[in-house]
Amino acid sequence: MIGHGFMGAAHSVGWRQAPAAFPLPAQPVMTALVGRDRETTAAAADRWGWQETSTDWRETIARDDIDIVDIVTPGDTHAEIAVAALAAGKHVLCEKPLANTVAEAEQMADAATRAARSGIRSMVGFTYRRVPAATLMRDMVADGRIGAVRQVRAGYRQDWLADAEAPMTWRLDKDRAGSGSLGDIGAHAIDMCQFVTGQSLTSVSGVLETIVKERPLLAASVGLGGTAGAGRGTVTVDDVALFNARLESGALASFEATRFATGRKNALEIEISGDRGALYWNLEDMNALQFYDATADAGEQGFTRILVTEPQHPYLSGWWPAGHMLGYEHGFSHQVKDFVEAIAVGAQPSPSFDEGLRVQRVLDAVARSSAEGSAWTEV
Ligand code: SOE
Repeated sequence: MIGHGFMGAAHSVGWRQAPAAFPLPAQPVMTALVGRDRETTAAAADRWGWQETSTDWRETIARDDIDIVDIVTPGDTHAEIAVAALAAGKHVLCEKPLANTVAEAEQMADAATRAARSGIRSMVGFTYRRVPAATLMRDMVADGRIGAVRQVRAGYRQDWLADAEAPMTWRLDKDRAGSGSLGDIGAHAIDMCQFVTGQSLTSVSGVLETIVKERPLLAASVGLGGTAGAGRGTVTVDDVALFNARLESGALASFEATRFATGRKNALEIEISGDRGALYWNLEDMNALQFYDATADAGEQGFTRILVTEPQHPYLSGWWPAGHMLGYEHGFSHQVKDFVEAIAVGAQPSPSFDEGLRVQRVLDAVARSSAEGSAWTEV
């Protein structure tokens, strides 16, 4: 695994727990953790259970005893590492968004297509797809339970940056992160919409805004990557992104990705309205899926809250007896399970780098639309 920030911790839980929860066809060995600083990398490796550490990712991906490379670094390094790892014959799991630009994402998708010819697999870490309630939502749409999709309402609202004095982080630096609320959290909402509906977004009209333009630097780097330095740093990305989109079927979708939703901590939400019913899911109540059956007797209609904790629900076979909750970290185990199984049977795991590229094209189209006064823009 290359990188050891927040996502390094989360992915480590996945690599460690998946083999205990699911009968995997191959056993992952947490061989090496790579980071720039020897001491902090060693401390993280000890805490999370990696056998060795390195400060040189090129040396690590050249090793014969490495089969999988997991990339959890900021977006500005994804393309270089992923392309090199695929060329070295390693299967690659890469954090979202796939890259910082469409050009980089195209390069990565091309490298993945070439590598797939020799059985090398790659996948993007849109982990929320693997929250059981979100997977069930996709299954129910595919089974026709809400009929034809007419409209989607999706968003990702947070407030950890609502305070204008919250410190500067790499997530607010365009060179490192590519974009702000749009790419960091909006990308999840876009992927979720495309995953659940099975449809791509074809055109968008949006607006990006940077509300807080400067933030304090910190004495030391902390938390979600607080940037070390003195004085104040310039925010070079959006902190609010609002856009409308058209789906392949012609249905419309609206999206919001914001750091200023005071009181909303991690509200990744999606509501899909169809001609036979509707489905609603919110990460802040992640074990519940709400289903409205418009074909039911009018006198008994209403949203039903399905607690997605039954053994027959997606991924639940690996965990607890019926009715026992799952949390944020379980999605990372489900991601490892699906990735390792796909590698073992020689199948293309999803989301592929092509799917990651599709999200990247949407991000790019929203930015272009915003620059053109919210003009409708082809993806
Ligand atoms: C920070 O905004 C962040 O941790 C994102 O980087 C993640 O992708 C999202 O899942 C939660 O918020």
